[in-house]
Amino acid sequence: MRLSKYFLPVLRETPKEAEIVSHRLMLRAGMIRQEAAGIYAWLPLGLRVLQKVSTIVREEMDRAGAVELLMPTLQLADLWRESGRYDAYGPEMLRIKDRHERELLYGPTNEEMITEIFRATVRSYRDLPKILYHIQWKFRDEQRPRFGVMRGREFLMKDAYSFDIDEAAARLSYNRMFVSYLRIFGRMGLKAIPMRAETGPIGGDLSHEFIVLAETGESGVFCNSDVLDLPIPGVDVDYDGDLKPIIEQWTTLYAATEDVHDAARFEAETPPEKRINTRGIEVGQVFYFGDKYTKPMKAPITGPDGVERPAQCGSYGVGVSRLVGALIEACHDDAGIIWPESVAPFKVGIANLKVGDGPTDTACAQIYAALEKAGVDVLYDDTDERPGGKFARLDLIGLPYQVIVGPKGLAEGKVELKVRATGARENLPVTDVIARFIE
Ligand code: 5CA
Repeated sequence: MRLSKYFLPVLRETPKEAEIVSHRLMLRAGMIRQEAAGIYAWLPLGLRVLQKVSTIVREEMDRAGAVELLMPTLQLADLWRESGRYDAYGPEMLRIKDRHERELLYGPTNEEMITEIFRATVRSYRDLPKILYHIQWKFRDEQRPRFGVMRGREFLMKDAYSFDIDEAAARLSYNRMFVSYLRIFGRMGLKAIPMRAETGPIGGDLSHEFIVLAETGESGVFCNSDVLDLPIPGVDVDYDGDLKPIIEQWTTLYAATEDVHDAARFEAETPPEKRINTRGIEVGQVFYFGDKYTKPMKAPITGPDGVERPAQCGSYGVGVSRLVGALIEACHDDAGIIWPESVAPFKVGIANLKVGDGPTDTACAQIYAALEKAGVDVLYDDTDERPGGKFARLDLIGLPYQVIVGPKGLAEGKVELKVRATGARENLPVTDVIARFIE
């Protein structure tokens, strides 16, 4: 992408409404724009990150055996009356009437709708287990939307739902999603710790929140510092095999949110020097709630014994749009964002320090064309901004690599390659810099 043709409205001033660094940087880097309280437009640079995050989530869901579908954002109120949640949900639910006075709502979550889809089609244990998921916008009329996309009213969620014949099988599905979450956040370069958690309006008695430690997080958390060093399951993890050892490894050390914290147990199980009590960002949550929806909504499954029983279920959410903010909270410095490569909007930024200078334009064009051809995501700054402005902008938007091209270096046959995360710089011939990204 040529920057002269792109849409990257960076802000010079620090927006004063933004209280935390990720919100400030997302506004300054031209990633989002607030359209109403807690409701954001995703500008091109932000959208690219949102899509990269979605892709990782999708790939790992598919790998774990979940199947993607897409449910609508609007749902019938009557569906939620069947489960009893229409009245229980309260003012966070956005309720709407259509022209026929039919009551609708903008979905804050989809347990009812997926149960309706499931019960219409699946009757036998032979069709189980099933894990279905989608990546869709949600609306929750939060009392206090804040921190940009971290607590929005409209936000993008991946929500998955599992259906099983009995509790033992349902726990296997829970474990699958749990392991998949370790991989999802690990691939993004985040340390997200599964912590025992409250189940709230979703229900059930077994739940873990996946928490990224950050002072700016909204949840108070307690854990053993050793949990930060546990290994992420590899790409070859066998989802049909025994996942219990992984779950045990990740749930034995103390880790709990403040809602379910047990101080006595924490102190008994955790040596004083390993006790962490801090705040964190909840990037995902998994729930097992059995037949909370399938029973009142009548979604029976016939077992091998010929007897009907409600399917046993869980649901599994990832805050896709919140993750974009969480990633910035975890990865930034004074100059701006430092994207992990797996979610970076572009991998490489090329800065042309003297647009109009023949050799400089030629070298830039050569690098740009070679990277584009090789399928490397590259942003070419071919604007007439002065060099200092180009450096600051590239640092701000946080692309992992910068290729800096100017007449001085080219006189010696070299361009500069800068690694955003470390600040390391190297002077290399044009062909070598291209080879670095094409290997
Ligand atoms: N139905 C279940 C799981 S599919 C569910 O709704 N779980 S949840 O309420 O925990 O939401 C899932 C994830 O969405 C959360 O872990 C969080 O990362 C994200 N999320 C929740 N509320 C918001 C919000 N207001 N703004 C941004 N992200 C949010």
